[in-house]
Amino acid sequence: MTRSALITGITGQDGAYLAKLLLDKGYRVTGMVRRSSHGDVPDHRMRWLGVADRVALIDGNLLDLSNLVRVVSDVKPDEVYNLAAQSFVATSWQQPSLTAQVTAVGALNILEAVRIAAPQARFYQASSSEMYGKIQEPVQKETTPFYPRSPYAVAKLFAHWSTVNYRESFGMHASSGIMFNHESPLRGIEFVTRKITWTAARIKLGLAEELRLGNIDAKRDWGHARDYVRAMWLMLQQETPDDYVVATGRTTTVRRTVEIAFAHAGLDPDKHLVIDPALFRPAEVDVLRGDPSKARRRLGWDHEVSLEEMIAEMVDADLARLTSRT
Ligand code: GDR
Repeated sequence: MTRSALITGITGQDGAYLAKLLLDKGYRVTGMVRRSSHGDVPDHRMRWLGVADRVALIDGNLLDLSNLVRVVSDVKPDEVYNLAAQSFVATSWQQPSLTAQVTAVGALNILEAVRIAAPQARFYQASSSEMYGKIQEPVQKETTPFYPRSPYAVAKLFAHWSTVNYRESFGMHASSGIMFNHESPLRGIEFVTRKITWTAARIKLGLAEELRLGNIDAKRDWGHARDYVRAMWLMLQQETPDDYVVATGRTTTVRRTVEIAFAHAGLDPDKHLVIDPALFRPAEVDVLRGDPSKARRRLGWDHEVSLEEMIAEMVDADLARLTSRT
């Protein structure tokens, strides 16, 4: 029997990669999209991966519980992946209430809809390393206490504990992936890695002069989104639901990532990098480094793409995009 998967956040980076993974495994994939009166569904990421024509889209909104119950009843999913969120940390200080509604209450709503309309379905919640925030252990694992540092992280923490609570309260097969930063050529341009590779490509082609960044001393554990969606799927194939850290175990400064990207493009960062105090955040997460031992042990998961390989792929993709435009 063909398995059916419902993905919220299908238009984002992870939605596109996950849709491809599931389609390649023979799933019927339905993506939930927010209706908008001003334009088509932004399906460019799915098109880039060549899967847009194979994904069924259904209108839905995480803020409307009765709508979600209807969506889940119609789709009859075996697996539900909740990837939708207001996911840009910096914006969460500008729009804290919206972030809480979509990222926190939205996750509760979809959990509730699954409990009502498809209680046997397996559920995945996209939790975040941002929940560790002001880190309580130098290397973060599943048992490390959380200390969120942004409205986004506070909202993700609510969604995370709601997932745990629905598992414990109702016996739902609900799992949560505590995903550290993961990037790709499909990363939104507002996130730092893609901003770096996009700007490096523009500078290389003479279309820009400067790369303006905020805190380049911040350290992150960066992996490739294609590797990380594989971990999501593996979690839902386990007999018992659980929570897993998904990370590479290596941490790198933003500054070093700039050097890697610029070296790949044949550029000298010192000639272009400008520090802009306006890009610093009200509260920063200085350093994150995950310990993926549990995912390795239980899921047989490991990352395959290194930071250097990923940044090279991103710079090359941005150069190709910009070149084909002109
Ligand atoms: P993050 O990703 O906040 O870790 O959350 P982001 O790439 O936005 O920032 C990483 C670090 O880089 C510093 N930084 C800048 N960031 C951006 N975006 N733009 C800049 O100009 C800049 N200069 C320095 C930031 O201060 C930060 O320390 C991402 C998101 O995808 C979340 O949704 C997800 O949950 C986590 O990763 C895991």
